[in-house]
Amino acid sequence: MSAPDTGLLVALVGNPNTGKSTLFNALTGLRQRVGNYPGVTVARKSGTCDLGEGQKVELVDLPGLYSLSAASPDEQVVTDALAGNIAGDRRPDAVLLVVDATNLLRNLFLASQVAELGLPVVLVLNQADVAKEQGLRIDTDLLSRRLGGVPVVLTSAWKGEGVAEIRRALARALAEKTQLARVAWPAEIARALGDVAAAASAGTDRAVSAADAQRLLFDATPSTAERLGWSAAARDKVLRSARDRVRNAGYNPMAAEPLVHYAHLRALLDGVVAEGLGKAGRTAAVDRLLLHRVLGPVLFVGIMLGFFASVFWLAKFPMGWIQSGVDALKLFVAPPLEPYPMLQSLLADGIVGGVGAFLTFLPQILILFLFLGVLEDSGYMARAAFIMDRLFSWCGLNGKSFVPMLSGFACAIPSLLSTRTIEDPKARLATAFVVPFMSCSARFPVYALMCGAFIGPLYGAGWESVVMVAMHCVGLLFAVPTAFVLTRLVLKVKPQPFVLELPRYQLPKPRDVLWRMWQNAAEFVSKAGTVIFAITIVVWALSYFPRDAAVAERVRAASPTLSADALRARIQAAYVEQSYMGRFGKAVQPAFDPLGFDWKITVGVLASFPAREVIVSTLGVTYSVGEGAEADSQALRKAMQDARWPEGPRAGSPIFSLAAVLALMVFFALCSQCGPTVATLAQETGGWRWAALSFGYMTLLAWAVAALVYQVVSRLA
Ligand SMILES: Nc1nc2c(ncn2[C@@H]2O[C@H](COP(=O)(O)OP(=O)(O)OP(=O)(O)O)[C@@H](O)[C@H]2O)c(=O)[nH]1
Ligand SMILES: [Mg+2]
Repeated sequence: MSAPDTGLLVALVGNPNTGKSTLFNALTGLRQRVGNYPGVTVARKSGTCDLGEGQKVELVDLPGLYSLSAASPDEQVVTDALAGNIAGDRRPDAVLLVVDATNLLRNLFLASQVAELGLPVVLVLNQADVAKEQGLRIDTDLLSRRLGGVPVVLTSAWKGEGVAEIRRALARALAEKTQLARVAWPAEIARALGDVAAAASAGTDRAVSAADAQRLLFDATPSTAERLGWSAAARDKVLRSARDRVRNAGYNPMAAEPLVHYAHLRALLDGVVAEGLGKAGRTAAVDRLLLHRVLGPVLFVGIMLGFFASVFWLAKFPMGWIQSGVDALKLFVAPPLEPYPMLQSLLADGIVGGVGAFLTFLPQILILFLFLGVLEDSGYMARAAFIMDRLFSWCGLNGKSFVPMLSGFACAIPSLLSTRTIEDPKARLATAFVVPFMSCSARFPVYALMCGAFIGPLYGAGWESVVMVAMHCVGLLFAVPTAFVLTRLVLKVKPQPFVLELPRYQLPKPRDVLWRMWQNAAEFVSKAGTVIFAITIVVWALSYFPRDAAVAERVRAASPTLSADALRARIQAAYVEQSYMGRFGKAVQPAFDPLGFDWKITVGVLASFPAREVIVSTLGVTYSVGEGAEADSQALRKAMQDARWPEGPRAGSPIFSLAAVLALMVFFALCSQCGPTVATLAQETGGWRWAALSFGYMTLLAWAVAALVYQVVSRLA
């Protein structure tokens, strides 16, 4: 029997990057995403936490924030959750306040604001291992007494240390309603707060708490007044005279709150923290190098080059194994089906050929996410955002834009969600608009196929990495001017100071990194079994039917001297050409002719609009239909290398010329070919207008730039 649910709700609150989600995972056994930079969690997520002795509570993980004066959409989630203002959610019964043990003074500012909510609290001093390493000793008993008896627990969430104590402390906090000691306001400010509370609730049934009164008095933004439904007309005069009262007492109304809180906290922390001899300052020393004005960007590019080179190099062997596996499977399924040519083609050319071609890229995806995980977890990604900000802030992007943009190199969807950390709605919109330009991992197999089949064999492994890095920069190259036009000319976004807090460097934690890698691999494989599988079958069917025996007869009659094998290949080619797909591709191909795409590539491009990585399996099908059982998966590369223009001005020259290969990659770098991204963009920008604009803009831009690349390179090469 599981323990009965108490029906109680506990909220995890704290500054960004303090370890709330790590703790949430330890307490609930769930797997929320964690990461070593601020703003990983952007929405609420709940789970069940067992307190022992038959008590269960619901625990909610929330985004991090520095103060309760919410400004950005993710911070708003926290203030709404604490106010019980989220639909279907009640007000929490207690707060698990997570602070960074190495930075108590700054972290406790939020605590002293939370105290005003009057909720039972457990104070968690997390990252105790780091504090210890820095030689900090914290007197938790003294701190607990000074805070009015709330339980104070020292934990190391990622090691699971102190988690059991938290469960006990939470049970006690709920039973004893332990509350944090509140700050003592100077008399005049207390009176001003009283005035505001009285005026805001006069003649209504509104409940205006002490915490709400503070938000009304101290915040410049009207969000609390709006939540309470206190009209602008009614509040203006009241707030003005209350703020005058604060001013008369010698405080600037906009600065009074932190001043009073910090004075309170300094007294509170006196004698609580003892500093011994520890290793601090390592982060600062490393940053002097990695954030250096000149060396920083150079090292950044160097790290990226090394990164791609090693992805290729390391993935080579496992990719070979998967290819041999796919080949073996083809040889296994094809011969027994010889009497049923359609079924044979469906299985060997369609499913094994298409899905197999896609799955060969699994090792590269795994290694890509391993490296991304290491870069993120070590704390370097946030530095990269800082470097990008220094290089690109002139284009009008908000400093906070660069974290979503960098994580867009993995996948646009979580990045679009993480734009919620940006306060200014216009800056947020501009960031969301350029995020899909970042080269996501779905583009990776496309580049890898092209580089592996053409750039590597022709120009060597060095150029392969260079082209790979270049392709990852193409999106950025166009995102920056796009952002410039959007922020400066269209939306007229006000410049914002850069406020990203740089996380501490740490040794990447294998558990977190491997988990992330595993999740992405699982997603990649499940895509192979769903979207890719479905589109592969459709593409196969369109390229197989109709099968008119007359076609074979005509070919046979026209070339009586050919060997049996050559004849068979020519018949298959004739079938594909007159299939539905052949006719359709040829009809649309003129639109892509300036880009150097033949009708097979055209079909691949069109089939890739729902998900761009489909091109790999589509080429796998179109170039392997008719190859039959003899084909091995090297055949896709080889078939592409051997493909020639059959007629027209380019007759006899390779279809995949350098110009066409580059144009194809550039097209995929810039085009909006991802259904889920367009849908998420619509969701995050509150309508289809911006999503449609993004789709149209990216697609036209991709066409135009790819055409330019093809025309220029084909003349030069
Ligand atoms: N050394 C150490 N690292 C920790 C501890 N707890 C969490 N971390 C690391 O701190 C980083 C941030 O952890 P998260 O759980 O994502 O932090 P969060 O508070 O949820 O962050 P946001 O969602 O961005 O507000 C991760 O790299 C964790 O592995 C700890 O006790 N010790
Ligand atoms: Mg989190």
